[in-house]
Amino acid sequence: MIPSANTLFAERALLPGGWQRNVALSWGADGRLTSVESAVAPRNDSMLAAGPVLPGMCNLHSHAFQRAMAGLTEYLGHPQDSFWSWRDLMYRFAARLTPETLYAVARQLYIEMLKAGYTSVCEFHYIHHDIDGRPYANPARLSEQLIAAAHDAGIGLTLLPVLYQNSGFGGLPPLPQQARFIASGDWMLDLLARLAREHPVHDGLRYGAAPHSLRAVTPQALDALRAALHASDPLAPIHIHIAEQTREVDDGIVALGARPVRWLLDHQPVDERWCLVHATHLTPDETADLAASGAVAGLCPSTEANLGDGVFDAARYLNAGGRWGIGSDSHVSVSPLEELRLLEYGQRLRDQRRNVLACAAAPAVADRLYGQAVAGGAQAAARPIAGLAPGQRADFIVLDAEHPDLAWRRDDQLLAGLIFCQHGDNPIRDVYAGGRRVVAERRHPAEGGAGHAYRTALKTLLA
Ligand code: NGQ
Ligand code: ZN
Repeated sequence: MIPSANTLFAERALLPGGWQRNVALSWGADGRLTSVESAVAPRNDSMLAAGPVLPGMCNLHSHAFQRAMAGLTEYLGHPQDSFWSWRDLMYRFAARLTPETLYAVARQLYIEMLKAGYTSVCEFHYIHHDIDGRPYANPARLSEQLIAAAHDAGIGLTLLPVLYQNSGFGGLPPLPQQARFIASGDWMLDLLARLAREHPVHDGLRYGAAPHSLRAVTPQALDALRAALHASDPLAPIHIHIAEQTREVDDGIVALGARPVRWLLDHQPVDERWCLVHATHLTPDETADLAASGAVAGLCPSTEANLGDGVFDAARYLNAGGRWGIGSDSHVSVSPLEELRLLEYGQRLRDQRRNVLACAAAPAVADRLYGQAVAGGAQAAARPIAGLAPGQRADFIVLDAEHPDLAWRRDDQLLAGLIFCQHGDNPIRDVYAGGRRVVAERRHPAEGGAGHAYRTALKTLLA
């Protein structure tokens, strides 16, 4: 019998309730799982997974263009080199981007993400206009490059066009270097309406909005955007950068009379639709109240380390039941495994302890981290990608059972091998997104052409 394309049999699979044996996954032509059964007998009409199966991860925070400058700011260019001096370099890079180079960079990045185990991405997209700061004739010109790149790579996308208006708290006028980002609330809403019309939503594509930060939008602009967004799409996600740097916290206290996260919790209806990106510098009270809000903390450990942001108090936040997910943000690293490792290692280094993010009920730290990051990422993306269950998208990865870090491990040791070890080949062998195998035996079918186009783009971007 010819194996049916829509059923996969796995000896081991990680379901929402934990590891299960002899699992059959079936999905429909729409790419959604229709049944997930465990302890079934292998069937000769289904494909056989080459190793353990895990749900794909959502990358909840990405600025795709920054992939092309990863590793190019690692020198002392300023005696007090910091996030802010890095941002100057990033702005100079952003000024060179064209629609063609953005597409090439994003497609390369999304293929890298899939191979690393991310099956969805949330794009926090803020370069809207042409190089001279004037709007393109088609306001969706750059957004459409990201939609096309995600489609061509085969990754799920939640596109979050960014509202950016000010260079600092109190409505400070934008800097000339920010001209490509600046938009009115109406322009943003028109963009969203146009995108919904020209590129209708489906399980693999959805829209939300991202007020860039409390530095870049006033309270009034934030109110207006939120109200209009939820009037047309009540469940649309809202992502915002917040409290990433201590300077932002200090400036927020002066301008708003409160720390940024405290202000947001007190002045906006922060709930499950919100994703607070970074939220690094919180008081214990803010941490508890953010956890109680149901919002997702968007943690980006590799970027936060690279930019010298600080350490999020994940131990306190997880103990309070806070929801969270991971993002690769500036893309110095594109690996969910490395983000989770760094998240735990930051806590270990700070506390001089081990297995900080485990608890008595969930002693296997890697398993706890992976499961919570899948759930938080799905919530932040507002798409059906919450794991291997009927009704969810068939987004999953197949591990290499023979990999030296995975061989002969018990179920509860597999994720630890995956997350805390790093040896040899990529342990992720096959990747499925929306039921389509987009990576087969560690290769993506478009990677050759995409890599060539990426290097061509780099040549002009780095010239
Ligand atoms: C961004 N990135 O929008 O790309 C920001 C830098 C800013 C991070 N915060 C710009 N990691 O925050 O003003
Ligand atoms: Zn960001």
